[in-house]
Amino acid sequence: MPESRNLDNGQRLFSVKDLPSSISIEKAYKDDQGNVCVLFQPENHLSVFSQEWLRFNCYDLNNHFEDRSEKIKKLWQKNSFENGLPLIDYDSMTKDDTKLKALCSLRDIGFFVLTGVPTVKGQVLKVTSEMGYTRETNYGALFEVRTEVKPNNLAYTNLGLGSHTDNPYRDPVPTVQLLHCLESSTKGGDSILVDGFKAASILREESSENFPILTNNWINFRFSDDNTDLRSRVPMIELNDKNEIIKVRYNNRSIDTINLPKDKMRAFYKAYRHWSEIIERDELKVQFKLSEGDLMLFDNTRVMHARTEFSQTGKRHLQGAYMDLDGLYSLLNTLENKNND
Ligand code: NM2
Ligand code: OGA
Ligand code: ZN
Repeated sequence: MPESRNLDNGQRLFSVKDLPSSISIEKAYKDDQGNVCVLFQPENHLSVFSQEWLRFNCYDLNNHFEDRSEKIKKLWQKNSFENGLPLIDYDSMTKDDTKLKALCSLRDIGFFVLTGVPTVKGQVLKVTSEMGYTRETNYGALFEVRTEVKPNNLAYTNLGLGSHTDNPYRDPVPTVQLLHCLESSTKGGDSILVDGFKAASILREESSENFPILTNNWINFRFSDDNTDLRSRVPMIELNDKNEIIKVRYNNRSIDTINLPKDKMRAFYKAYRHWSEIIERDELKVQFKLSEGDLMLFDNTRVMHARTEFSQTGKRHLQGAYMDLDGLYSLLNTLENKNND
């Protein structure tokens, strides 16, 4: 151990090429504490493994860490929230167990809503800093979602927005979005959330032909204005090495020209239309109105969001920001580790 890993941080000090290519075990035995000791030759190196570690890492079990896959998520639809949305009182977010509850909700169902967040401008950045780091983009560290004159994005109008994930034209995509409601006195302007993993799993169930068309054919998304030209080439439904869903992207406003070979075009549009028709099903849509002081935070690689059109009378003002899942899951893991110590 001491020569293999740094004692201060546990990081490995050697590379695989430093190991002899032909390696053998001279002997293996149990020590006084029940650890399994293995003496390797030709280096005469003694490795000590706990039985617990050996069991967990048994090749046949093929245990691997995975926090993005559909497999560890609780998929949902409209009627899953008959007993209410995952609401969390912002004041109690100073407590570790509330933070952990919120982050587990993000990991398992893909979102939570904080209530009682002070309706102070810039508060959304305070919330990000309490959990990690903001992901700054061309829209700023913070963006104002309200009606604008000459908007560079349809989000900045009073039009309804269909279900979408944000910024699919950016690679890597911001993986978390926050929307904080400062003012809400318009008619309409309801929020809608759809579980994109659920929608993708329905597509897979309904058509073994259409589903792989959207995972295998990568397409372009694009956003441009006077100062920006963002482009990506990505699949709408992304799978991991076990063919499990790990990411979805969907945004009719910013899908670019679909340039696929001619013989694939018809089938692609058929699959895209089917996916879009599933996303629009009422039974998938969770609809609610954000009140002043509510802040919703969601996994932008899984949960699609939409809003209904709103009246020109009254005011609707949200402030938004992006973050990333890696930092939030790291916080979740450290809080869970603390509980397990
Ligand atoms: N805004 C609100 O991804 C998108 O283009 C949706 C994003 C402009 C930051 C809107
Ligand atoms: C956005 C967006 C929804 C809303 O800003 O990305 O989709 O409720 N806004 O205004
Ligand atoms: Zn959006």
